[in-house]
Amino acid sequence: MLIKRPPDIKNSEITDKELYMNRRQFITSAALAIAGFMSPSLLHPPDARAGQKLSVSKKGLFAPGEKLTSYTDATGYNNFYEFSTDKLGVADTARNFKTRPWTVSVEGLVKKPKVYDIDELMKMFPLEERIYRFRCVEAWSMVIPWIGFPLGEFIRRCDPAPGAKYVEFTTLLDPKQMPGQRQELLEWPYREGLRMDEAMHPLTLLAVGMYGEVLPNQSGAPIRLVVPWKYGFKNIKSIVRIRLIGEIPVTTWSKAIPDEYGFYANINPRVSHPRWSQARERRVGESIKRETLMFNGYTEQVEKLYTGMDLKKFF
Ligand SMILES: Nc1nc2c(c(=O)[nH]1)N[C@H]1C(S)=C(S)[C@@H](COP(=O)(O)O)O[C@H]1N2
Ligand SMILES: [Mo]
Repeated sequence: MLIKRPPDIKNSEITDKELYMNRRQFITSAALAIAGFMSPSLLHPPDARAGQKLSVSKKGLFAPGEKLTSYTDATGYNNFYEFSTDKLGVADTARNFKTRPWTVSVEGLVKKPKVYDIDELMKMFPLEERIYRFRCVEAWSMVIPWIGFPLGEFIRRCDPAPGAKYVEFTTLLDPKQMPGQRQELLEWPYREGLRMDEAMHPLTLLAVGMYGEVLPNQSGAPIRLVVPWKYGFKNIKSIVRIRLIGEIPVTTWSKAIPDEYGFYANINPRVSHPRWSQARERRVGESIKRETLMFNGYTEQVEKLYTGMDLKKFF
């Protein structure tokens, strides 16, 4: 999302994850040596789960022929305003974020409301790896191997009541851990929503991992939404609540700037953002821009959801 113009992304020449980790370790020890004392954040080791491998039962290619974004770029250039508005600074600010214990509550118009422990939830469904295109409204894009399970299967398991028409998602509210929440940047906690049929669509994923491992904190640990045909801001991170409701939910960005960020937020090269065109995008790691595809290239799978809708009006 845009408060100030994003700086051009510096592409690290280091793309290999091991080199990346070593470099981080080096920076940390150098900082320690210079400071000559332990700062409180360095006393707490990062979450023990970081780096933990995840096994997947199925692999799906939803961006055929496209090169994966490097791990370094995908986990070093993030939007997560709870931690920082500096995309290059989110990873470090989120380093000690506690993702255990963690619960996700399912509430509202469901016959089986329940508070799920994240570890219980991760065992309920076979995990799949799915390579999806991901595009931010700021016109950068990535190709990411997400690991997760379809949101629709989870919702079905919770038994939606007949009046359920929308799904609302809420991020953790914890200003002690999330420095961004101590400022009125946005209305906290971050909220997003989907129409019921979008939520049930087989492409809609609840992601718990990426690149073969559990989600790093900066990427929305321990659980985040991935809806590959919608702009990045729909992909809410660090979810604690899923609520089925009858009315269209209020969402953070569409409430903050309604003319710029609509509820649907379908990737559409023909509908411009009021301040810039959405016709082209820059794949992180490449210098030449490419044309943005309708629904991010997922037209065949999702266009049926929007038949008869004016996508300029419902942007
Ligand atoms: N809770 C929360 N979720 C969020 C955001 C945020 O600031 N807070 N930013 C959104 C935006 S604008 C984008 S582009 C994606 C970025 O995800 P990534 O950092 O994994 O690429 O997260 C989305 N989810
Ligand atoms: Mo975004």
